[in-house]
Amino acid sequence: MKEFATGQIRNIVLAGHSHAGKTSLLEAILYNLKLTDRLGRIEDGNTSSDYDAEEIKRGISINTALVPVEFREHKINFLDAPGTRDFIGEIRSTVRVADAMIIVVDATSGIETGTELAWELAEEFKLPRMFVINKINHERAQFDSVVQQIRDTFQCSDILLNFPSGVGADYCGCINLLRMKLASGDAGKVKYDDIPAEISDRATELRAALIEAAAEGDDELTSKFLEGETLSHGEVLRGLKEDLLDNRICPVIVASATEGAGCMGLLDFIIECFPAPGEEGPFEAKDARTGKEFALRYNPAAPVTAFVFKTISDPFAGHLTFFKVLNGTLTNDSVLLNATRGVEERVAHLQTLRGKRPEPVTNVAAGDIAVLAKLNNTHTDDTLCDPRAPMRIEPTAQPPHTVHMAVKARNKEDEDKISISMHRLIEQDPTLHLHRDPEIHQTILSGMGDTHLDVAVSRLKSQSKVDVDLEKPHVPYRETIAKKASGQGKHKKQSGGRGQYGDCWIRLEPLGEGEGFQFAWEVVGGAIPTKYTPSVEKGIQQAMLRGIISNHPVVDIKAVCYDGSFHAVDSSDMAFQVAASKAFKNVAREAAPVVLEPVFKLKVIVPEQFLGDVMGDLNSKRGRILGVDTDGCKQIVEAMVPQSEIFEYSKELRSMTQGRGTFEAQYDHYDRVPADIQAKIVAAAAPGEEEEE
Ligand SMILES: Nc1nc2c(ncn2[C@@H]2O[C@H](COP(=O)(O)OP(=O)(O)OP(=O)(O)O)[C@@H](O)[C@H]2O)c(=O)[nH]1
Ligand SMILES: [Mg+2]
Repeated sequence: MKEFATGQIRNIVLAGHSHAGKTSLLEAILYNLKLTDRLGRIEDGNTSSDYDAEEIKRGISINTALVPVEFREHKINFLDAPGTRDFIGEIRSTVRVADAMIIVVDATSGIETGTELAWELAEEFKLPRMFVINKINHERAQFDSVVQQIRDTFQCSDILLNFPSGVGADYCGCINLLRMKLASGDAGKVKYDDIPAEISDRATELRAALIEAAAEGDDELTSKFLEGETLSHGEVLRGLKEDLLDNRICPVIVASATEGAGCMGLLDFIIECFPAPGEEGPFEAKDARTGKEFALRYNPAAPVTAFVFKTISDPFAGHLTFFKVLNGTLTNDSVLLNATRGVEERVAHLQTLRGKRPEPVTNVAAGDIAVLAKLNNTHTDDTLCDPRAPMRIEPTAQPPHTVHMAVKARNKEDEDKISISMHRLIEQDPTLHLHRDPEIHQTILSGMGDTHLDVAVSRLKSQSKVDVDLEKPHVPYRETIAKKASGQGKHKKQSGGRGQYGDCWIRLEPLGEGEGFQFAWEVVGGAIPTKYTPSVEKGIQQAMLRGIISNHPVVDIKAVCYDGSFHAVDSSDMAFQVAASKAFKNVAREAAPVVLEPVFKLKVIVPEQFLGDVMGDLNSKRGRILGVDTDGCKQIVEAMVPQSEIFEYSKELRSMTQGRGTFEAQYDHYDRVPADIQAKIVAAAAPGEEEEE
C-alpha cells in the first residue's frame, strides 16, 4: 500500500446497533471501489470484515475489523466495530483511536439501543459524527420518521446530504444534495442523472438548508451568504467541516448497503469534511519517567509513540498487534520500548490489514493505524514508544463486568489448562476476567454479557482445545449466630497405650457484621494450662470453617474459653483441638445459628417507560429500593439485592427493557436470609463430616 502523510489519513469508526448494516456498508464501499470482485454478504459469511469463524457462525461482528481504503489520494481506515453491547470493550477501544464516527441506523427500526450507545460514546470521546440511514431499499424502510427520531432523540441539528427517491420497493436512487444529481445503479456501478422533476422542489429546498448550515461555518461565509452571494462547492464543504468539528450539525446520508447506494457520496464527505488525525486535538499521555502529562499532537518528526488498541492471537493469524501512531513515524527495523511492560520489541513486517488480508507497508505516519506481527510481549492497551522518549497511555476505561459464571472443564485433565489458555484470551480482551474464588471453590469467568462469555468459551475450545462448561456460580453463603450460648466439648480416648484427653467449656457471642472472629481466654486457676490456648482457638476455627447448619463458614462471632480440665499425661495439643471443635459444634447449635447471604448494591439505568417493570422485578427479587434518580430521559434506580437473585440479571434486564437498560452491581454486605430460604439451604446442604468419637 502507498504511504500517506498525516493530513491524508482519516480514521473512521462505524458504530451503531447490531444488524444496522455496518459490515455490509463497508462491503459495499469495497465493491464500489473495485477493491473486491464480489459484494460479500453476511448470509454467505464472505464479507471482508466478518471473517472470524465465530462471526460467521453467529452472523454478527465480534471483533473490530480494520479496513483501509485509498480514495482520492487519501487513506481512510475504516474500523468496523461490533454493535452488540456484549463487546463493549472492543467498541470502546476502537472509538478511542477513531477521529470521527459514522453511526449506522437501520431504516426499518430507527433509533435502537446500539444507536444511543454509539452517540454516547461519540459524546464521551468527543468525536465528530454523522448518521447513515441504511436499508432504504427494504420493504419496511422509513426515511422521514427516522430523520425525525434522530432529531428528537439527540437534539441535534441534522443536515441531509442526500435523500432517497422512493423508499422500499419504490427506491430508485438517492439525490446527492452536494452534487444535485440522482445517484443510482447497482452496487459497483453508480451513475449520476438529473433529478426527476417531481422531486426537484424538495431537492432545492433541502439544498438551501444545507447551504444555510454551511454558511454558518465561519464569519466570512456567513457575510457572503447574507449578501446574497453564491457559495462555491469548496466553500460549502469548508463551512460544513467547520460546523461538524464544532458539533453544530449532524449530517445524515441515506444508503443501501446491499444496493451499494450512498457509498460514493459518503466517501466524498469523509475526505472533505471529516478531520485528519490531530485536527480534533491531541491524545493524552504521560511521560513514563516523570509521570508528567503530555499531549501527543501527531507530529511525524517527533519520537514515536503508538497505542495498542487491539491484539489478536489465534492459530491461523498468529499474534497481531493493532496500533495507532500518535507521534513520530514508525519504520521497519526500528526498536520500540513497550513502556507498559518494560520490554523492547523489534519492528519487522509492518503491515496493514484489509479484514484478514495483510498488505506490507514500509512506514507508518503519525495518525495512521497499522499492524505488527509477532510482538509476543505486547498486549491490548500497551504503549509502544521510542526508548529515548518513553510515554505511557492509560488503558481504555471499561465498564464493570455484568456477568459472572463458574467455569468447569469437561475433562478433568484440562482443569489446569483453563487458566493459562483463558489468560491468553484476556490479554487480547481486557474486559474478560478470570479468578479462583476460594470460598466457593470455583473458577469464575466474568465478562460483559452471555454472548461475550459464550464466544470466549468457543475460542478456548478452538484455540487451546480446552472444552469447558459455564455454570451458575455457588452463592458464598456464610453462617453466624444470633444469641449467646455456652457449653462443653470433651475428647477422651483410652485405647491402650497413651490416651487422649481434652476438655473445655466455651461461650459463643455474636459480633457485628464484618467483625470476623475474636477469641478470649478466661480460664482461671490453671484448669487448662495456658500452653493449650492456641490449641483451643485452632480447634474452634477449624469447626467454624465447616459451618453449623449448612456447611458454610461461620463468621462474626466471639469465642471465650472459660473453663475445662486436663490430664497430666493424656492431654495434648491435638486432644484440645478436637475438644474445642466439639465444644463449638455443641454450643453453636444452641446459639440460634443463621445463614447469611451476600447482598449487592445494584445501579440500574433505564428509560422512564421501563421504570415500573424494573422496580416490580427488583421487589420480586427481595430487593430493597434505596432511591430513584433522574438523569436526562433516564431513570437510575439503586437497590440492595441478594446475589443469588442476580446471576441472570444481564439477560433479564435486557429482555425487560428491550435491551435499553444497563446496570452495575457491586458487593455491599452480608445479610441474614429469610427463614424459608434458610430452611431450603439447610436441607440442601450435604451432611457435615461427623467426627469420630
Ligand atoms: N435490505 C437490506 N438489507 C441490508 C442492508 N444492509 C444490510 N442488510 C442486512 O442486514 C443484516 C445485518 O447486516 P450487518 O452488515 O451484519 O450489520 P452490522 O451493523 O454489521 O451488525 P453487527 O456486526 O452485529 O453490529 C444482514 O442480513 C444484511 O444482509 C440494506 O441496505 N438493505
Ligand atoms: Mg458488523
